[in-house]
Amino acid sequence: SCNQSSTTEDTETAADTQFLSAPLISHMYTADPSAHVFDGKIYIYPSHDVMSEVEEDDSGAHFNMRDYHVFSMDDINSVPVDHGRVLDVDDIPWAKRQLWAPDAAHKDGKYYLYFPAKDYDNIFRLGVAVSDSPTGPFTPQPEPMKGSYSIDPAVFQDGNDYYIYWGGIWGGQLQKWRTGEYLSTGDSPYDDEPADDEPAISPMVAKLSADMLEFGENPRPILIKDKNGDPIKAGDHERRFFEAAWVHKYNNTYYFSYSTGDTHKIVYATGDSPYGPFTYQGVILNPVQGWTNHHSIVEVDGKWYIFYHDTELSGQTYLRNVKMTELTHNPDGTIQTIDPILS
Ligand code: FUB
Repeated sequence: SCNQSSTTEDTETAADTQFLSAPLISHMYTADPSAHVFDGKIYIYPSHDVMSEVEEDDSGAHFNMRDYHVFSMDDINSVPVDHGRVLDVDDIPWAKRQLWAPDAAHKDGKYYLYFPAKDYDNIFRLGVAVSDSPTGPFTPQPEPMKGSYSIDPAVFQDGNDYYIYWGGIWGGQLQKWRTGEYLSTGDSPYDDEPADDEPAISPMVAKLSADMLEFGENPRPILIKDKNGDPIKAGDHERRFFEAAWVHKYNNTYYFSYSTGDTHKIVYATGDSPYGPFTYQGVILNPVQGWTNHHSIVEVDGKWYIFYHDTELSGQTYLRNVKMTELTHNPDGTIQTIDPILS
């Protein structure tokens, strides 16, 4: 039912490509892996890519995912175990389609799955689903998080506080919320961006409420600056935020990492507070095979790892497979750049 003919060329290229790491999961397509250690065990919360009847367009409609699976690993070298479907779009009253990149958090014996989906007005919102187990199944809240919009929620725990980061431009619609309301000046997903010499659109952050189900404060925009202290500009596509926010803490510094979208890199910026501002530092992961690049960074037994995806198994941008490799912080706190494709 799905037209794959346009990918012949991609597939031929893939055959000669030497990859840094192998797919972790190959019985289904998975992407956007959010990895965590909960109670000493590794869990992966990825998107579940599927063949779609929906035609490819600039807003990513062909990323038409319908459910989530959770995976666990006994240690970093073990094969992930698939715990099956833990949440389905048909069980989420407000969600119509496109279950994009999720994340999970653990507090007081409960597990929370955060996810974006389009509502019945075709507006992306963020939802939460709850379970007593890290492997689900997860019961969704009947409504999206109040005041939520756009995509790619990522939750970072700092002591007793939990912060949710989110946002994605173009198909992720963040550029349509610059006034605080959903405002679309045209049909193209590229409309509504700032001019090239204006500050780039900011990703967002809010502390979560004590019950983990809502924003616990008014969301704040995150400022990403260059080393001169000037905001990264909208026209600076090599460095400006596109989607896939992630935060980790190393030696008391907060690392905010993200995808640059149309330049296909995972880059990072550092700061002294979970709210930012963050100063741009450099590239963590060079472009992978496939258009999207989306990662998570996690510490396991004293070593750091980046989970990411590419399209080695399918050669198609919307049918991805999760991978993982070690990540190295240098003594000065910078991160060594990883090349996912060996030359
Ligand atoms: O997987 C769907 C979308 O593609 C994610 O939400 C984005 O980050 C990109 O990876």
